[in-house]
Amino acid sequence: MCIRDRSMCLASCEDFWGKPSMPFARIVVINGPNLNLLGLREPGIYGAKTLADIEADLRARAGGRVELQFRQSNSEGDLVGFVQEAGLDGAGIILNAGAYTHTSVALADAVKASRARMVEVHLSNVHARESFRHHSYLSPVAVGVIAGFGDRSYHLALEALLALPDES
Ligand code: CA2
Repeated sequence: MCIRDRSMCLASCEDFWGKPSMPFARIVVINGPNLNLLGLREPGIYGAKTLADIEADLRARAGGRVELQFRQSNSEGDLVGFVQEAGLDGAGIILNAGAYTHTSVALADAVKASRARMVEVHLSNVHARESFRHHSYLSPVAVGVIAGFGDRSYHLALEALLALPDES
């Protein structure tokens, strides 16, 4: 399905027949608990950028290629709602679930139930940290996982989602 004007498409947005195709009209960037404190505490681990800085950078990077929406909550139930809404609407998801990554069966179920195409993102390299951060309930239901590149993890996730085939 052609969602966007051809001139706005990258080379990777051509389908087999050379027609423009975009995998998503909308990508929802969902951030979990404590990520609202980014840039204000622990810059040594999570960087100096605030969540608002990350949003502005990602919007600039996306340009006119896709509509971006940003959500953040410290509550697991809210996050489940955001995932369901985005997934059922066919939007792509960039998900940094924070500590719920390592605990939440409910979030994993929401991704699966809504058939969302989701990239799991972490600022830090969780595998180089405490062992309780090595397990993720989300990785098995993610299209892929990006961790350890600071705020650029979100940029990489955006490009990864936009490079997926259009499944509509
Ligand atoms: O590296 C990541 O992006 C994490 O998802 C961040 C979570 C952590 O529990 C995951 O294991 C890895 C923690 C986010 C906490 O954010 C803070 C921001 C500023 C100050 C303190 C915490």
